[in-house]
Parts: sequence; structure tokens; C-alpha cells
Amino acid sequence: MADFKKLYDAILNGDQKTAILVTEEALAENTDPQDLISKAMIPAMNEAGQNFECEEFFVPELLLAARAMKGSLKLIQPLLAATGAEPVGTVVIGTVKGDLHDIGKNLVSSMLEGAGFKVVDLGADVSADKFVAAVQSEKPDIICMSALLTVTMPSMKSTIEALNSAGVRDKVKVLIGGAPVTPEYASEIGADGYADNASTAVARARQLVA
Ligand code: B1M
Repeated sequence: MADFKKLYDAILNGDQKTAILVTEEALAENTDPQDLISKAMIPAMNEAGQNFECEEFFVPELLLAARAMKGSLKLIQPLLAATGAEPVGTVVIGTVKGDLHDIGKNLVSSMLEGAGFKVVDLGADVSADKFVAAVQSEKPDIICMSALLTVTMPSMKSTIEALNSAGVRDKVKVLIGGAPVTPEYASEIGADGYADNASTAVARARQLVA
């Protein structure tokens, strides 16, 4: 039986070694990787965020928690991305300019790969120009933008404006997501869709290429 509590505590306390060990044990017992993510890993990151808000945690603790989460995710990502099928579409994904949060974006990226999409991951802190260049070179069906900070959400709007100025907006669908993003914001800035988690992102992406 997978030790969800131990994984939760290891991530919250930034103990990467234990997080990796517990994840390895759980996967060896055929625990569903999605359960590890939704029942232990994301709740631990949420508590890290709450601790940060009430000043029990500071940036170094957040970094350690993120490092532990990434250690576990590295083991899980190949399982999410395993597919031998022809790509159902191409997605360019990135965290927008000014924003360094990449864990959620990486999760969305792996789930899209697992659903059969070819994913071109531009990383974090991606400028509007870089998104435009990737649309021109990769000719994706969809671009996915992630933002975790309220102050970086406007970068989503400027990226859509840059796609318009470059004359490529009508060649690609735009999906956005990230904790502070809302469906209302998506329609306000002219995105084609919004997803509040990685599974929904896959469902929306499928609808957009159908
Ligand atoms: Co930062 N941080 N952080 N942080 N951090 C938050 C986001 C915050 C909510 C914490 C808090 O105060 N409670 C807060 C933002 C407040 C706000 O603006 N609303 C915050 C802050 C303030 C900051 C700094 C400004 C702190 C400082 O320096 N004073 C700073 C900013 C740096 C920058 O980006 N320029 C900062 C820095 C960092 C670290 C670098 C230390 C680290 C990030 C490490 C990394 O990612 N490599 C970090 C972390 C770890 C967090 C928290 C604790 C966890 C984020 C996370 O990974 N969650 C976070 C608090 C929280 O979220 N509860 C916080 C787990 C992840 C799986 O969930 O990313 O939400 P999430 O992704 C989900 C969905 O949102 C969705 O699907 C994912 C999977 O279900 N989704 C998409 C995400 N992207 C999508 C794209 C899509 C669709 C769905 O496209 C279609």
C-alpha cells in the first residue's frame, strides 16, 4: 500500500531523497501515478503555498518543496507520457514571461504527451516573441500558456496580441491555465479555452483538434 502521507510530508519538508524513495516503492507496487499526484504531491505543494502566505515558509522552503516534487515527477512523467501512437496534434507549451513556475506546466506537458500529442516545451519565462517564433517554425495546432502569478497573467494577453501582429493568430488555437487564471480571463483576452488542471487541459486540447 503506497504511503501517501510519507510522500506528502517528504514534499512539504523538501526531503527529495525520501520523496523519490516513496515514489519508487509506490510505483513498484503499481500504484496509479495519478493518485500519487492528486492525493499527495499537489496537496503538499498547496500546503507549502499556504505556509508561504502565512510566513511560516519563505522562498528557500518553496524551492526545496519544488525540488522534492520534481524528483518524484521525474519518475512519474515517463509513465504519463508513454504512447506509441501517431501524434494527434502538435502543442507548443510554455510558462509566460516573468514567471518561473514550471511544475504545473510540466505536468500538463506530460499528460498531453501521454494523450498522443507532440509537445514542444519552451520552458518557463517565455517571451511573446518566442511563442510567435515557435508558432512559425513548429506550426502547432495549439499553444498552451501557463501563469502562476497574478502579475504575469497580462503576459498571456500580450502574447495573443503578438500572435495577432505577426498574422498567425488564426493559424493556432490558444489554451491558457494556471492557478490564478479564470475562464472569464480567457474570454476577456481572446483565448480559445481555459483548463484548471492537467486532465482538463488534455480534454480541451482534444476538443480543439477534433
Ligand atoms: Co511561487 N508563488 N513564487 N514559487 N509558488 C505561488 C504561485 C503562490 C500562490 C504562493 C502563495 O503566496 N500562496 C504565490 C503567487 C501569488 C499570486 O500571484 N497569486 C507565489 C509567489 C508570490 C512567488 C514569488 C513572487 C515569491 C517571492 O519571490 N517573493 C516568486 C516568483 C518567481 C517568479 O516566477 N518570477 C515565487 C517563486 C517560487 C519558487 C521558484 C520558489 C517555486 C517554483 C519552482 C518551480 O516551479 N520550478 C514556487 C512554488 C513551488 C510555489 C507554490 C508553492 C507551488 C506551485 C506548484 O508547483 N504547484 C505556489 C502555491 C500554490 O500553487 N499553492 C506558489 C503544483 C502544481 C502541480 O500546480 O502549478 O497550479 P499548478 O498547476 C496545475 C494547474 O494550475 C494547471 O494544471 C496544473 C496541474 O493540475 N495548470 C495549467 C498550470 N499550468 C497550466 C497551463 C494550462 C492548463 C492548465 O495550459 C492550457
